[in-house]
Amino acid sequence: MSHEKTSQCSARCTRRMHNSLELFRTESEMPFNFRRLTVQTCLLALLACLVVAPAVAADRPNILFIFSDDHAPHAIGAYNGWLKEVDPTPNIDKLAEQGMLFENSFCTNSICGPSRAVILSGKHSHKNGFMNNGNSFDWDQQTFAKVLQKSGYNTAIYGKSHLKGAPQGFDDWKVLPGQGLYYNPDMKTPNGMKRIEGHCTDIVTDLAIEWLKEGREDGKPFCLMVQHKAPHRNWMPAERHLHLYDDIEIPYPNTLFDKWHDNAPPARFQELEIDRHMHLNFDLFVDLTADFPDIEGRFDRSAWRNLKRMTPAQTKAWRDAYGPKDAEFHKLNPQADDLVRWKFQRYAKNYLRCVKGVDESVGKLMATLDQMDLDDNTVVIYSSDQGFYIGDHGWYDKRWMYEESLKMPFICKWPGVTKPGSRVKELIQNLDYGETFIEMAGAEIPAEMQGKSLVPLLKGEKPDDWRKSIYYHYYEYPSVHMVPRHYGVRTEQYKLIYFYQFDEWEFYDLKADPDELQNEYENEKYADQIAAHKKELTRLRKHYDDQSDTGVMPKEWQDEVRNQRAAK
Ligand code: SGN
Ligand code: CA
Repeated sequence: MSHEKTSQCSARCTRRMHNSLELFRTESEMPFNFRRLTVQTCLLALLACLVVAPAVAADRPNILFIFSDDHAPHAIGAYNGWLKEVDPTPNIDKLAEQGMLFENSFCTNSICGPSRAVILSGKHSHKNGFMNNGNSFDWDQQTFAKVLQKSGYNTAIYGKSHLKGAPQGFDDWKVLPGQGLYYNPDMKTPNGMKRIEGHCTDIVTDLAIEWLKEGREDGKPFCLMVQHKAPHRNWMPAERHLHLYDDIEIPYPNTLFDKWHDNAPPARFQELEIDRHMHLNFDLFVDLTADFPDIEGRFDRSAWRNLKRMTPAQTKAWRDAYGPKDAEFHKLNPQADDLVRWKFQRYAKNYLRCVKGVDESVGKLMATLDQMDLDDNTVVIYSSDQGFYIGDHGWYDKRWMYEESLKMPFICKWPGVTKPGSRVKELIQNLDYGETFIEMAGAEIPAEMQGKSLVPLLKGEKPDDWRKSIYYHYYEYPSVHMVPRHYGVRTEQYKLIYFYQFDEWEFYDLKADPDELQNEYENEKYADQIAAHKKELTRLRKHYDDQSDTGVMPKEWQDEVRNQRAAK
């Protein structure tokens, strides 16, 4: 008997027992013999349940966690951001229509590896030890995957892990080494490295579907993590999406030409501007060989290396798509703000083309669950490791505690539990995912985990004691994109950020200034709020026991960094 069927049977059996007992309002109203009979029936039923133990396990929902890389909520139609009119994600929007969307979903540390480590461990970066991408995850620590596996779940992970080492807690895995490649990537498997032909998003989707159909163990609930590389830099779309959006102009963000006059100095000393730091060839694949004959050697990194791994057919499709566009670019020769707008269009289109691949993957996975009759007992989650700047503030990349990169999508369809089309405003974090999955599985949440299970919210409850603030801490500095270390607190309406190495503060009123263009730290009007948020920040740092080094750096160090950055 398949585990779905046994679970239905055990549910029916329990229901019948309930019904017979409900005939009598109290036990004392039952005739004596019937009471004995009922006790016997109960014991027999209990015994039967023990004999078909997997049936009890199968009552627990399957979990399909679809997770992408750098997919900002404002690039999802259902989140109603400024890219909605492009209609970037019909399948993810459908998932939101069928399930619950969390409007205030945040990461704890806006960067890839750390976000994944937080999800697996249920602990902040300073506790799980993976504070920046340079770290290696200690797979020996407790994770939600291990808890699920131990409690009888069949577990698998495919795609980007970015945690180094061999995954633990998974019955099967195939992961990209490091960032992985878009075209014809290598994949690390329990049996060594394997090169797989095709586009990474499709490969990861197919591996997941293959496991659903043939790989998993019958009789066990499953937890399947499908972790896409897309839409991570260098935004390389699948062949079939190379011409998508050719005929439209992507709308521009309000803050494309932000000059960060109001931010504390760190925001002005970064390296993630479309204008100055996004490279025409490396990031946007513009053919510059006429200008730089030695270009192959000079840009022997990610996208360039990947272009060299393409099959002749892939190369042809690529050249056919970008060749004419590049010729037009050289003819137009845009300058200054026009060049920023041109780069933005090429970037946003490629980013959204990659998003399209992820959205199609969601559609395909949902259809597979449906075909396999698994849809009624499978929780489907869509999320991404952090948000992203799609030209917002003139930037790409993430890392900051500003809204666009602090926010993560979190959409969950739990059949029979989440109300279709519902939206939740409570503040949640990736810190809560592991605890949520464990509660869904009916297992015990390890005491060391620091998040809160979202199950009550998913059930539509509004717990009075739900958190009113979230804690954030970013560490990777100095490093690519040069976003300084900072920690902070965000509440429903306000955000306080401390760039501790530079001893600089920022405070935003998100209601009056949703784009965070007005740092109110010096504004007397907000003195009480700032003091209250400082107090809350101290409380959170104590609560989560963040004892990492947050010292102010010596003045000479600060000046040196400032001067270096100003010179760039
Ligand atoms: C790479 C990217 C960066 C990106 C980091 C971290 N450069 O270094 O743009 O910020 O990864 O991204 S690339 O040239 O290799 O694309 S993360 O998602 O892995 O944290
Ligand atoms: Ca990422």
